[in-house]
Amino acid sequence: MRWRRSRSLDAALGAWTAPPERMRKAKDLFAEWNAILDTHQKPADMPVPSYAQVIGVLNKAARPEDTLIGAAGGTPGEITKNWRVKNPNTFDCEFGFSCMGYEIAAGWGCAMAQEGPGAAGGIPIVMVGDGTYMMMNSDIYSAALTGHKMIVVVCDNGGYAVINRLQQFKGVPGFNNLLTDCRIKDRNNPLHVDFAKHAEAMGAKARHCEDLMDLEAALEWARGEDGPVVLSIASDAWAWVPGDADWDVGVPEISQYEAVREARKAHDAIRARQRVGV
Ligand SMILES: Cc1ncc(C[n+]2csc(CCOP(=O)(O)OP(=O)(O)O)c2C)c(N)n1
Ligand SMILES: [Mg+2]
Repeated sequence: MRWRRSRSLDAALGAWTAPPERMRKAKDLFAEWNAILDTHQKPADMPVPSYAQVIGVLNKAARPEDTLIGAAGGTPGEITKNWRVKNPNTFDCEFGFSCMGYEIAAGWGCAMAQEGPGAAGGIPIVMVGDGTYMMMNSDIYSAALTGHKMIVVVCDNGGYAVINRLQQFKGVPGFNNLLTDCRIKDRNNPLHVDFAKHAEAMGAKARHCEDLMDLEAALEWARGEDGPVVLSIASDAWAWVPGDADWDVGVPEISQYEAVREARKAHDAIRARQRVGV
């Protein structure tokens, strides 16, 4: 076990335990939440899988010593909800800044850290969106150069899906986030990047996965390979697991659009419920 308990906290707590009814309630709520996750993660008859389903497959394939890494796009929210942690210190979600570009560099760093004394020796599994991959992917090459192993899973949902969701939630029709909403040559058939080929060109082993079963098989294959492995899969830009916090992003007070004015009212209601310092 790599985690360190706080000895002073242990000493201060002594033999104290939470009241049994509170423990029971927590366990019941946890079981309820896990049942919700099961319904979202189980394969469904949809053209492309959701983040929840992809994460479900990754979670099943992960060994207790492997580390799941994510940071930006739909990933942080979805992994925070969907990832069932198997061991302390095996979940690295950079949700503070949610900085696009953290993911692959972090995977490389995590692989290095796993070589250190006392490290659990697991594999970094990096989840990254198509938009984020486009912003920062060069440490795939670095990992290939230095011979560090990680598995990068690229979820291609055709653009900035989570910002599209935010934009629409704030009363604005989809614009410039999903490729199909952009001013491009052919909105009906936008140019998609072949992420597997791109990663291969930087020295990674790579495979595009057609579906969840293919992803499952690819993960098994990836485990046996050396250096960075990149797996790409098309994913849904609209399916999210419920249970988010409110998103405190400002909305104009004055707008010609009714939907924006309504979003402003909702925003004010969110602000009114905020508690300073909590
Ligand atoms: C460095 C940086 N720039 C901009 C943002 C704002 N931002 C958050 S998510 C996102 C889009 C991410 O797209 P993608 O990686 O494809 O994930 P998806 O939203 O499709 O899940 C943007 C632009 C950010 N978080 N970090
Ligand atoms: Mg995307």
